Amino acid sequence: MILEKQFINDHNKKLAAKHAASFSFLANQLEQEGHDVERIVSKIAALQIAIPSWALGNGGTRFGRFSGGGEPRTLEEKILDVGLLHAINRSSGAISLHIPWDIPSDAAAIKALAREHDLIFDAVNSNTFQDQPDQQLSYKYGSLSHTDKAIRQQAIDHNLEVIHHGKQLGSKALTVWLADGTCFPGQQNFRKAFQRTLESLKEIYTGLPDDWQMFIEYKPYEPYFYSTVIQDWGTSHLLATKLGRKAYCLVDLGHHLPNTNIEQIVAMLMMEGKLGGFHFNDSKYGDDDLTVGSIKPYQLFLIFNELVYGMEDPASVNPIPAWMIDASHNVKDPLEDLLQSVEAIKLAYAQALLVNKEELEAARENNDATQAQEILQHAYRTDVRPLIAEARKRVGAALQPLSLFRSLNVRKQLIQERGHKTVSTGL
Ligand code: RM4
Ligand code: MN
Ligand code: MN
Repeated sequence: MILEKQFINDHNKKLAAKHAASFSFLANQLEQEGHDVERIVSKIAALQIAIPSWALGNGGTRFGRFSGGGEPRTLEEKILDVGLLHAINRSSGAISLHIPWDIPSDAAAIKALAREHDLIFDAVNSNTFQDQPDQQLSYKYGSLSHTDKAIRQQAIDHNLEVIHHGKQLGSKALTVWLADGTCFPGQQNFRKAFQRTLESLKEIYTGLPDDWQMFIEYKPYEPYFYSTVIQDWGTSHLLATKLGRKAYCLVDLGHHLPNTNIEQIVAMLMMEGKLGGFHFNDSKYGDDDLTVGSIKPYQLFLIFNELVYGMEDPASVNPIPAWMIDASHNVKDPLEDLLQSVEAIKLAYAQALLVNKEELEAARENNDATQAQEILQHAYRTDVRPLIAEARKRVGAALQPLSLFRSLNVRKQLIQERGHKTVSTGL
């Protein structure tokens, strides 16, 4: 479905007066507090968040999957869906592919289609956590860390092939999420599994173009339940440091045990210049992959507070991380969920931009915990929705993405075009 520019214009016209009033009220208030509103609005407008090709259909659990219909059946249709999101919010200008779930049969044509929709290709993701039908050797007992050299080689070759696909599409990064781990104490030698993984990653790294980055994701458990080879940020950081300057850690918000202080992890990784990628989602218990900001919006703000600090600090040695939503939609319309997630990310970003860094540092130097909390929560409790809407308006996006999406009856149209057939997202 292609979005006519006129729909956005009509939608924005209807909301124009109300928006203008609330934006000027907020802008006034912020200027009085000493903020440069123009600078903040343009920063918000510039933030682009990649959409993964596997998040466009309904996800499921190991118990079942319920499709809402109209899901994309091909990579082309997935690009159309991301194109539609991007046309609505002008903030989702990149797509991240999972190989082999989404192998482009004609890379040049896929690249051209993406360009037509103003999309670029974000990191490409390898997959050695499942056996594919035509695969010779099994990953049941691991891939890059496997005890059998031939299986490690198969996983290395797969990653090199993923880089090859990415090159054709103009991607600049490879994300490695390794499921490798064990279910029972004693099942594997921790040290040897780590060393084998490092050796395998070194071979992949050798095949990584010079202007590419490698993102190493970590996760404490699942699909295995006793140990994971790359279990935490420390392990990911060890690997990234041993590999070299092109290797970075990737933080996925769902990949932490409950109550982990993720903002502190972000601070440490950025301090070391090793935070390369970021996967957004939200969770209550584990890798729940829920809508960003739906469960712990304050935590998201605190994380953004560190991200902004890391990005704006002139002494920072960290590159701007690659942002991606990594969520799964069991009960919501996937496209609506993604619009909500992008919105939540921008809200947290805007709130973090409002934190008065000098005052916060002064409170910290004075060990004034009360004042430090006041400063953070003053920013967090500011209703920044008019700022986000203004940022969108300036780049030709909809003032209210979700209500425009609903008013156009997009899902109904997609069901008419594509039918109700359940399509596998890979997940
Ligand atoms: C993993 C991890 C990866 C994602 C897969 C589908 O838990 O988050 O980033 O590619 O799920
Ligand atoms: Mn992830
Ligand atoms: Mn995950």
